[in-house]
Formats: sequence, C-alpha cells, structure tokens
Amino acid sequence: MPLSALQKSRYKYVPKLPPVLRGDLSKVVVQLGQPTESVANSDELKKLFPHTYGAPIAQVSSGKNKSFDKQLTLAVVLSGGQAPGGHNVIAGLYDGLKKGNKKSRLLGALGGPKGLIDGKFVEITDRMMDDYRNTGGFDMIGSGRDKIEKPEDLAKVVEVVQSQGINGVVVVGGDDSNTNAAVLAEHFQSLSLDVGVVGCPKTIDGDLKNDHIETSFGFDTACKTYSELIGNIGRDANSAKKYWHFIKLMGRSASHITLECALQTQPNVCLIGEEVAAKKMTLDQIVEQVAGTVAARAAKGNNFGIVLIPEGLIEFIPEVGTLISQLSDVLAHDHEGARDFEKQVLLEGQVAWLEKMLTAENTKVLKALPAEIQRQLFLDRDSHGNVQVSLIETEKLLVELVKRKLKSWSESGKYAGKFSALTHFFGYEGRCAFPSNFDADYCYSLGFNAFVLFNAGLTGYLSSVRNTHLSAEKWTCGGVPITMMMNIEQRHGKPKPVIKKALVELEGKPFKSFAASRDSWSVETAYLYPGAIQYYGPSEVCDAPTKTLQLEQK
Ligand code: FBP
Repeated sequence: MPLSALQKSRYKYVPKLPPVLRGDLSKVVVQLGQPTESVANSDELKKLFPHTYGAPIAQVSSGKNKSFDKQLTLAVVLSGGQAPGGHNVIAGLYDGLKKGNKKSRLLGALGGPKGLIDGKFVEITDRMMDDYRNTGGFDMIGSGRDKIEKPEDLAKVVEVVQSQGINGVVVVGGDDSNTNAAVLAEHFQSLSLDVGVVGCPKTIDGDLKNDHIETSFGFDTACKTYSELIGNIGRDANSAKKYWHFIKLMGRSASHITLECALQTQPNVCLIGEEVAAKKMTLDQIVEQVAGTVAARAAKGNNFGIVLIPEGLIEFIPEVGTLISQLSDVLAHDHEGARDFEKQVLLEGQVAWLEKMLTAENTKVLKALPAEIQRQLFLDRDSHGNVQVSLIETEKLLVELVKRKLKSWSESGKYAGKFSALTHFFGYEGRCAFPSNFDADYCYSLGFNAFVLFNAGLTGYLSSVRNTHLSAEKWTCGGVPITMMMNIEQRHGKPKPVIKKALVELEGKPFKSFAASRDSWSVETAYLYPGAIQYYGPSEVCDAPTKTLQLEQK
C-alpha cells in the first residue's frame, strides 16, 4: 500500500491517555456510584430494560485490581457514518486488551452491525492494527447502518457470540447505534448470558453529549477540516469580491457543526436550526433575513459573503418539519399506502397521490417547494427512519429563494446590488480526515477505557472520558449507563426508546458567544482563516479542542 509522508509519520504518533490508564493495570479499578434514572419516561424505560435500567455511574480510579488479566474475546463494531478517530478507538481497545492478557483476542465485525449478525469477523493482529493507527476512515473493518433490533437478528447475534466465545461487544456509534447497544445489552442479560456491551460515543454531528459525555469523537476533526475550507473560501470571496457562497454543512439533526464552524470562521450569515425552530421562523422569514444581509452589504459595496447552513435546517423550519414528519409516516415501508406511492413514476403523480394522504396545510407547503426539493423529500429514509438531509439541497433552495426576494426588492427600489451565488456542501470531506491530535488521543482513551469497563464486568454503558477541554494530563474516565441518557420519542410514527439527542442550546455558551458577535460579522468582513489542522508543533496550535468544548466546559 503506498503511504503519504504524513501517514508514515502518524503511525509513530503515541496517543495521550488519561493518567489513570497509563500505568500498571493491576492498579486500575472501577468504582460504582448511586443508581441512576433516565432523562425522561423512567416508568416506561424501566419496563423495557428491566435488567439494565438504573445502573450506577462508573468511575475509573487507582486501586488494587486482582482480575485485571482476564483472558477475553471482544468484538468491535463500527456503526453509522464515518468519523475521524474510529481506528484509534480500536487501537486503544486492542492495546488495553493485550496489555491485560496477551492471549485475549479482538474480533472486528466486518461492515458494521451486519457483520455481527452474520458472524463475519476478522481477528485483529499487531500487524493489521499498526497499519491503521492514527489514520482516518473506517476502512479497517468497515461500517454500516443496519440495526440489531428485530427478534430474528437478536437471536442470530446470540448464536454468533456463543459460537465465537465472545465475552463482550464494543459498539462504536452515535445515538441510534448506542440505543441499539442498550437493547443488545438488555437482551443478553435477559438470557443470563455473560456477554457485556459497551458503547463509544461517535458522530461528527456532535449531538451525542450530555453531563457525562462531553463530546462525541470526530466532531473536532470534522469541524476543523470544514473551517479550513470555509476560511479559504472566505479569503477567496474577500479577494474577488464577486460571489456569495452558500455553504451547507453536515449535521442532520443538530446544528453543532455549523455553530462551531461559525465560531472558527466568523461568516456573514449562519443559520442555526434550533433557533429557527424556537422562533418558529417560516421559510420566508429565513429568506428575508439572508436577503437582508445581502442587501445591507450591497449598500456598502460588498456584493460578496459567506452563508453557513446546517443540513438539518430544512427539518427545523416548522412548516417543512411538519410536512417531513407526515411524509415519513406516509412513505414508511410498513404504511399500507406506500406501495401505491411507489407505483407513481412521475413527480406530478407522486404529488397528486400525496395530496390525498397529507393534511391541507402540508400539501400547500409541499406544492410551494421547487420540484427538485420535492423529489429529494421523497427519497428513501435511512434504516432508523430519518430523512436523509445530506441529499436535500437546502443551499440551492435558499439561493433560489433569496434571488427571487432580491429581484422583488430591486423592482421596488429597495435593493440595487449584484447577487451571484455559488453553493457548496461540506460533509464527506471531513468524515475521514486524519484525526486531529485531540481526536487521536480522545478515541484511543475511549477504546482503552472501554476495555477497563469490560474487565470490571459492566454492560450497557458508554465509555466516558472527561475534562477534555484541558490537557490529557487532567483527563479522567468512567462509564455512563446508556439507559440514563434515554427517553421515548416518536419514530416512524411509533413511540421508541432512544438516547436523547443533544441539540444546540440557545442558552448555552457557544450559541450565546456566536449571537453576541453575529451582527457585526454580518455587515463587516471579519473572516477568520483557521488554516489546516496541524499535527506537529506548539500544543496551543496542535492540541486545542473545539471552541464549543472550551466554551461549554469552562
Ligand atoms: P452518524 O450520526 O451515523 O455519525 O452520521 C452522521 C452523518 O455524517 C450526518 O452528518 C449525515 O447527514 C449522514 O451521516 C450522512 O449519511 P450517509 O453516510 O449514510 O450518507
């Protein structure tokens, strides 16, 4: 395999561990606190998770551990979208496992949860592991978006873990995948199987966090990658002074990525989905806001600018969100009418069929959208029932509507600028980047810590590393019971137990810091140019966490 100079050099990088995990494993213990409660719907969740509900928070600390060297066979599953650092979770887990007992084995499930269901694994060896240390991507074993939920799939997994002698499963995933991890943990317990399940918080979207999980891995690298690109575009815009750049950023349910990139680059407009929802802004009001900034800058002779748009914005706009939610129910594969919809080949036929199924208000909203956006709203949902917002071109929709608005303003003499817009979508560019030092260290620690939790016999937990806004010298670690983060939400029109997503908090420090500056950024040209991620050099340049983490944890 040909190697870049950076890849060769990153192989030699030694990730930093929290002090408690650095020494002799015979001196590492897990202490348990008080029983916990879920964030909501505790009665329902107690019934759904009778064996695992309410487990205590776990803290890893120093002490005497006589059983640190158990011989274990663990399986690791990468689940959902790629996020920088996944290979380092595997590396930390592998190194911890082998440090505990050289005979312990780590099996990688091939292609995500499906690999676990079908019993398709590769045994990870020193050689294989060394080829992937500190590299981006999930290509070492692959990932997938399958769910382990149906009774037949759960039964297959039970067969697989028994036949392979697996003592524990590590699920590396986001909120949906770790909800699955909780289901699996409960299932094993209900059968009195001595097989643990521990999750690691992954997603570039940054929406798997709470009081105990400070951040999901991959958010740091992805945001820094997008911010480099936004900064470069900002400098181009400020040089040429002729284009407005509408940039959509990944983050399908929460706007954390967009907010972090705004804090790193200071664009002229940054839309935050959660604010749009809280203020119940209509699509027209959003368009007015963007067009208003275009006009204000044009009045100063600045016919250029940067607009950041979270990909999930479309679902946050109340009237469109309500439409999407009814569409998802009506188009769900188990909906009796869905077959008829699939028979409609032409868009007109699809809209006409939907008109009979949707409320009058939703039909009106649907019909007001451009044809291309309508088509994109009808695309298949993912396996968790989510609309695939990365496929909806909100950036193009906004350019089109802003153009129309400016035209009407110029006809009435309210606007006299030039509006030439380009669109971009940054998502896949950042998901497999070489992990920043932060993600390389954090992921390695999460994986190593997951091993410690298994060794202590825990199940149904997320690996947690804390104090991450400080240097790794101050990091601590432990485990958070997954049921503690759960509530009941509507999915596919049915109530389901899920990990509560962390949306951008409008009262939180990152949003407030942005809100305090955005007016000056809109009219002034105050772009910041963060440049590329640095892997070597002064710690303040190479190891700094995201602004979100710094503001939230300070
Ligand atoms: P996860 O929640 O699985 O980490 O994935 C998040 C994400 O990167 C979103 O930002 C994006 O909308 C989605 O994945 C794209 O999914 P896909 O890789 O299936 O196109």
